[in-house]
Amino acid sequence: MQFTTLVLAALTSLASAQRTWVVTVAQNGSLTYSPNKLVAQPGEFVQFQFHAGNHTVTQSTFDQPCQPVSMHSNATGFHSGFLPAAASASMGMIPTYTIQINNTNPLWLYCAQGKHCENGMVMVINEPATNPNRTLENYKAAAAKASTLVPGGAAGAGGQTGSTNTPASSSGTGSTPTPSGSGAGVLTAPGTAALVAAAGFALLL
Ligand SMILES: *[C@@H]1O[C@H](CO)[C@@H](O)[C@H](O)[C@H]1NC(C)=O
Ligand SMILES: *[C@@H]1O[C@H](CO)[C@@H](O)[C@H](O)[C@H]1NC(C)=O
Ligand SMILES: *[C@@H]1O[C@H](CO)[C@@H](O)[C@H](O)[C@H]1NC(C)=O
Ligand SMILES: *[C@@H]1O[C@H](CO)[C@@H](O)[C@H](O)[C@H]1NC(C)=O
Ligand SMILES: *[C@@H]1O[C@H](CO)[C@@H](O)[C@H](O)[C@H]1NC(C)=O
Ligand SMILES: [Cu+2]
Repeated sequence: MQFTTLVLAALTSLASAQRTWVVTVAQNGSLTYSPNKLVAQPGEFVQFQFHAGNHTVTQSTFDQPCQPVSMHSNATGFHSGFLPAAASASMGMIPTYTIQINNTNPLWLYCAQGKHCENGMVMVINEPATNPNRTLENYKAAAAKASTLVPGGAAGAGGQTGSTNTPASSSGTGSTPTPSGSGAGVLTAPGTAALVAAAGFALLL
C-alpha cells in the first residue's frame, strides 16, 4: 500500500518534471566536471554526481575565479559543500547536488577543495555568446593564477543535496528527475532515490 503510494507520487512528479542534465564530478578520480560546458534552459535542473574524492561545486564570478561569488557581488551564489564520495559508494550510492536554472546568465563554477580550481577543475553553464573573452578557456587560464577560497556560508546553499543509486553501467549518466523544494542537506532515502532513478531511465527510452 505504502509502496503503491510511493510509485504514484514518483510518476506524478515525473509528469511535470523538467529536464535534468547530469554532470559527473571526478569520474575515474579525475579533477573534472564532465561535461564542463553545458547549455541549460530556465526551469531545467542540473544534477552534479560526485563519483570520487571529496569535491564541491561552487559559484564564482568570471573575473574572480576560485572565489565565492558572494565576495564580489550581492548575489549569494551556490555552494554544494564538500561531498565525499567514499562513504556513499560503500552503499552503492553517489552523493548529488542539484540546482535549478533560473535564467540564461552564465554560471561560472569551481571546486573549492585544495588547489583543484587552480588545476583546472572548473566549468561553465551557459557560456555567453556575446563576449568573445568570456570563455571557459579564459576562465580556466585565470583560475590557474588564482587562490582558492571556500565560501563561509552554509554548505548545500542554493541547491539540493541528495544521493542517487550508482549507475549500473559506466555510460549510465541518464537524467534523473529531481523533486522540487529547497531543503538543503536532505539525504534522499536510498529506496526513493533508486525508484526515482529507475523511472527516469525508463522515461528516456
Ligand atoms: C572515465 O573512464 C571511462 C572509461 O575509460 C571513459 O569512457 C570516460 O570518458 C571517463 N570519464 C572521464 C570524465 O574522464
Ligand atoms: C573533505 O574536505 C574538507 C575540506 O578540506 C574537509 O574538511 C573534510 O574533512 C573532508 N572530508 C572527508 C570525508 O575527507
Ligand atoms: C550591493 O548592493 C548595494 C546596495 O544596493 C550597492 O550599493 C553595491 O554596489 C552592490 N555591490 C556589488 C558588488 O554589486
Ligand atoms: C577582450 O580582451 C582583449 C585583450 O585583453 C581586449 O583588448 C578586448 O577589449 C576584450 N574584448 C571584450 C569584448 O571585452
Ligand atoms: C534559482 O532560484 C532559486 C529560488 O530563488 C534559488 O534557490 C536558486 O539558487 C536559484 N538557482 C541558481 C542557479 O542560482
Ligand atoms: Cu575538486
